[in-house]
Amino acid sequence: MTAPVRTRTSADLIHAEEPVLAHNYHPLPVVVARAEGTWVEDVEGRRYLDMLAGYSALNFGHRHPALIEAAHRQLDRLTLTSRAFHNDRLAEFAERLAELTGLDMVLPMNTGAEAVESGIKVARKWAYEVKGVPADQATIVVAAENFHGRTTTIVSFSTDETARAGFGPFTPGFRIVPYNDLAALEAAVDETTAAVLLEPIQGEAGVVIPDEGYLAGVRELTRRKGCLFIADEIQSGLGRTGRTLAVEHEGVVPDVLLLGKALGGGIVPVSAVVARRDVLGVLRPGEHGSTFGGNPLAAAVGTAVVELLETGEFQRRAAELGGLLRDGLAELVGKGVVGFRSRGLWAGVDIDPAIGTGRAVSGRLMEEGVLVKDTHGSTIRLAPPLTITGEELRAALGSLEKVLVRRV
Ligand code: IF1
Repeated sequence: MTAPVRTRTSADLIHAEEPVLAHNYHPLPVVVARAEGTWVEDVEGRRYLDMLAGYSALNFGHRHPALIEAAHRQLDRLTLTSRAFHNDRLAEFAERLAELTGLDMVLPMNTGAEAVESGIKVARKWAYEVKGVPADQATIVVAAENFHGRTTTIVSFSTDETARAGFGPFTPGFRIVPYNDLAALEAAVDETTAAVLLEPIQGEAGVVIPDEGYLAGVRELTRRKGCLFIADEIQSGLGRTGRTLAVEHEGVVPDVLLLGKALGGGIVPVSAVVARRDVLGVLRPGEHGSTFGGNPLAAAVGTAVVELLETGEFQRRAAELGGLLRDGLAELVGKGVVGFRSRGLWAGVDIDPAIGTGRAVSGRLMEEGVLVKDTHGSTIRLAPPLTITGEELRAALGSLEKVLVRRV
C-alpha cells in the first residue's frame, strides 16, 4: 500500500483535532490513513496489526474485497430512498438474515444502540399487546456491568457511573441483577416483565463468559415465565466466538436477537432486530422507523456480509485460531498475565497491575506495531479480524510477551 501524499503529519492531525473535536474519546496517538485485511497504516506509513477490529465491527478485515465490491456496485446504482418507498435490495437482506439466524422477521436499523432501543420498544409493546401487562408497567431485566450503547435510555440501566453521570433524568422500568446468576434473575422476573436483555458474553466488562448452562437457564426461565429473551449479539455475534451467534455455544435460540457492528462489514452502519413473528408483528406503520434504516446501500452490504457468513469459513477460522489464541495466552499466565477469558477470536486479558494499566500496555503494544484497546483497569481486549492468519496471531502474541517481559 503506498502512503497517500499529505501535508499534515500524524502529530499535526492530532493537534488539529483538539480545539474542534468533542473530547469524548482518548484515542491512542496513532492516526490511521489506510488499511487492508488485518493491517492498518498510519499517516507516516507505519503498519500495525489491528487486534481490535473496530470492537468486532471489522470481523471480515479492513475492506474485504467481496464487501467493497458490493458497496461499489450499489454506490453506482442507488444509495437511499427512505422507507417511504420500497427499494430492490431490502427483501433479500431481510430474507437472508432471517434464514441465517433461524428467526422470522427483521427490523433494519443503523447503529447498535438503535437496535437495542428498538428491541426495548418492541418488547414493551409485545408485553402490553400480547402478554397483557398493564399500560406503562412493563419491566425489563438487565445484568450489572452491561454495555448496550450510550443513549439516555440505555445508560439508564448501566452500572457504569462514567456512562451515567450528568445525563439524568433516566428512563424507568429496568431491573438490574448480577450477571451469570440464575437465582437473582428468577427473583427479578415477574408478571410485569417484558424481557430479559443480556449480552451472551459481556464485552465491555472484559469479555466475561458466563458459566456453561447460564444461557440455557435464561432461555428456560424466560420461556417458563412468559417473557422474552433478548440476546444482544452486537459484539459477540457474526462469527466472533467461532459460531454465527454466541448463543449457539449452548444451543439457545433467543426470542429477539440484536445485531450490529460487523453486519455493516466495517463499511456502513448496519444493525437489526431479528425476532419471532409474534414479537416484531406488534409494529404497525408509523410506530417506529429511521431515515437510513434498511437503505439499499446498507442492505446490499449486509447481504454480502450474510453471504460470507453462510460459507461458515469465518466461524471455522475463529474456532480454530481461537485455540491458538487461548494456548498463546495460557503461556503468558504468570509472565505478566494474571488471567484471561477467551472464546473464539475474542479475549479479555488481565495484565498484572504492577506492570502497568491496560492503557499503558496498549501504548507499548502500539510501539511494537500492534493495536489493542484496554477496557477497565489493567484488562485489554483482543478481537482481531477473523481473517487474521496463524502467523499474524503468533506475531501479536509475541509482541504482547515482549511488552510484558520488558514491563512498560
Ligand atoms: C464506543 C464499548 C465495546 C456493544 C453491545 C450495543 C452496542 C455496543 C454489546 C452499541 C457497542 C462499542 C461502542 C464503542 C466501543 C464499543 C464497546 F467499549 F463501548 F463498550 F465493544 F465494548 N451492544 N460497543 O458492544 O453499538 O451504538 O456503538 O453501534 O466507542 O462507544 P453502537
